[in-house]
Amino acid sequence: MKFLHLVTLASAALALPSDSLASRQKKACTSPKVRKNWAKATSAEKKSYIDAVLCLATKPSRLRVSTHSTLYDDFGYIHAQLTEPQRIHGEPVFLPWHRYFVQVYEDALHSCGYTGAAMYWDWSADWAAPSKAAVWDPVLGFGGNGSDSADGNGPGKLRVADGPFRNLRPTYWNGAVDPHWLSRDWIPGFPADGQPEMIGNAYGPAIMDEVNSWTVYERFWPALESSPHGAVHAGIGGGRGDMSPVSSPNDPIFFLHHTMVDKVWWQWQQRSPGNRTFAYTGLRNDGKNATLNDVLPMLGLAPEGIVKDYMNTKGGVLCYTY
Ligand SMILES: *[C@@H]1O[C@H](CO)[C@@H](O)[C@H](O)[C@H]1NC(C)=O
Ligand SMILES: *[C@@H]1O[C@H](CO)[C@@H](O)[C@H](O)[C@H]1NC(C)=O
Ligand SMILES: *[C@@H]1O[C@H](CO)[C@@H](O)[C@H](O)[C@H]1NC(C)=O
Ligand SMILES: [Cu+2]
Repeated sequence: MKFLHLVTLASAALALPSDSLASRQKKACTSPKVRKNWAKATSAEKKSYIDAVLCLATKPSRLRVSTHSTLYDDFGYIHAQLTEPQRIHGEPVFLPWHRYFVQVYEDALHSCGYTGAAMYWDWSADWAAPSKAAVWDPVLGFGGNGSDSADGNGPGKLRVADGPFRNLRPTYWNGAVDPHWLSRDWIPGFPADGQPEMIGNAYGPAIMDEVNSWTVYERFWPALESSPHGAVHAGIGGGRGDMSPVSSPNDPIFFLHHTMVDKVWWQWQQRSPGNRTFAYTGLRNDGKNATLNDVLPMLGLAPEGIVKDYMNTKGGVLCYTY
């Protein structure tokens, strides 16, 4: 890893004219891919995306940690490895690391024939009735809740009963080898108390207004990470679903969720691009201040990144918009 990092730095130093990083970045990204809302994508786009996800589970693992594992499993595996001990949550790197991770996934989908950009689930629009969202469609979506009667998993994991991913069999659970059928355990609502299912209140307008009201990065990222982000994970995963443990990328909805998290950050950056595109402040878990030169580990799934290359979605090494 250290080696890869040095190579990245060395090649960047060779390739970049030392004067203007900004103008070079602008030139490099002339036609950004536009990331779409799943609910507004065409049937053909959805089908192509779903087929590519299924294809990931037929490709060999790049990490080869377990003989069962596939390229699809690599995502849940490295997310778990980087969470225990914690290197990617609860500190400023949360947003750029997951931005890079979504891009690595999009690139992997391209290796499986998909030509579009990453897509997102706008949970902030569906908060009042999340279970009715288009993303859960049994044909052109990710299938729905887990079911007690969809057996095969045993207790503790509620197998998804319908949709194109009902036969998806992630290799890891919470970091350990534990092959199982894809699982979800949507948290019920409490209609008498006006509480939507899947903790929808925690990604409704009041919370989103609060998140968006922060003007400095070190207040914005923790607000976004905790309530909307964490609640969507817990609301889908409950106690018996793949979205709850640290292997959460096992559920393909993870990437639509994190693309939405990324979009909320992108919109925040766009509101004042002059001082927000490269706004990156706050304390790291090791007690030091975060810097734009901090590293984004990818454990061999992709090269190590550097935060500053992932702040601008139309520069550095990225080229997309919403
Ligand atoms: C999801 O399914 C589980 C198991 O049947 C059930 O307990 C839970 O209430 C369901 N969630 C929703 C939101 O329907
Ligand atoms: C960022 O720029 C905006 C618009 O120019 C300005 O209103 C705001 O005070 C600036 N914020 C910071 C933290 O510098
Ligand atoms: C972090 O930066 C702040 C200023 O933004 C400074 O006051 C503080 O001393 C720094 N902390 C460390 C551990 O370097
Ligand atoms: Cu994560």
